[in-house]
Amino acid sequence: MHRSSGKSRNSKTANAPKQKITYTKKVDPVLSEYANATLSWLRQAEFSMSAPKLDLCVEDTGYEIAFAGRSNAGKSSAINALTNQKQLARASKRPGRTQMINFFNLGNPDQRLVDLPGYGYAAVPEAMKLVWQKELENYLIHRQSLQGLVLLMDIRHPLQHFDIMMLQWAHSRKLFVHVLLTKADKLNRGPANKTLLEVQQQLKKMGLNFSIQLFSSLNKLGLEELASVMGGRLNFTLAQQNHHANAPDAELDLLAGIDLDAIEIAGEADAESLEQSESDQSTNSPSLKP
Ligand SMILES: Nc1nc2c(ncn2[C@@H]2O[C@H](COP(=O)(O)OP(=O)(O)O)[C@@H](O)[C@H]2O)c(=O)[nH]1
Ligand SMILES: [Mg+2]
Repeated sequence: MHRSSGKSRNSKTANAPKQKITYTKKVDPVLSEYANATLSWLRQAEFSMSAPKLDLCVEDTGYEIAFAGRSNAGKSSAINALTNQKQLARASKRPGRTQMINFFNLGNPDQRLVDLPGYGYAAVPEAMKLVWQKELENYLIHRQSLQGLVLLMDIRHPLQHFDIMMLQWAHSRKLFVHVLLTKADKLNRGPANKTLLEVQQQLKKMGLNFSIQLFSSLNKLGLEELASVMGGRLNFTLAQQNHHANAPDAELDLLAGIDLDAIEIAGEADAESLEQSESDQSTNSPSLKP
């Protein structure tokens, strides 16, 4: 009969050194190298220009990825974190620019990030909103260099009306979408992962096969994952990294791109965002249709 009592272990097993169990997350070294190279490349982002309408945008060549989402979803903060630059957000936060299409060059004019006007922006008259929506729609439909969208949604208010319209529309134009559930630091890990799964399932149900991740500009959660997606879609290659000028040191200063004063403290009620989510439900839906 097999006996499994501890005392019956032979001396060889008993004297064997205890195996150390570690729980560190395995990182794929190739992916990580690519993500870090992309992050280093993205640091050279420069504000290029703001356009109120499609005709006034920069030349429609090369590749660009647009950041879309409701106002206050965390677009500017994400771009700052991604490019490790505080100043970029300032560029698109200047009065008047919030509702413009803001372009950032990544070392050359043919690889760009775009900060789109936030939808649901509260402090403007309805008629103005309709004009902006029309311009946003024009850009999304006609812009040839647009590879796809990074769609940001506050993890506490995902998949609101306009988000769903953007997702369906992008699907019908065959653009990729990478979804960020932002401000993930506002939830504990369990509820954050639960929301991630739920949103993933809802996207599947809608027939939308888009990638999705948790993100926090505050603690840089998900930064490498986002960088890898961006690099791939913007056609960034490791060969390109040696050609960019602005790489003083390989190490990233983790806090450099973050305006800590501007970040909401985790746990604090996000009144503006809640207010907006409620007003979004009640205001007229935009005319963007797939
Ligand atoms: N706690 C927390 N707050 C954030 C985060 N990202 C943005 N915020 C805050 O959310 C608000 C809106 O952010 P912003 O980037 O301007 O959003 P935008 O309107 O989509 O460009 C600001 O008060 C930010 O400080 C985050 O990851 N965590
Ligand atoms: Mg912004």
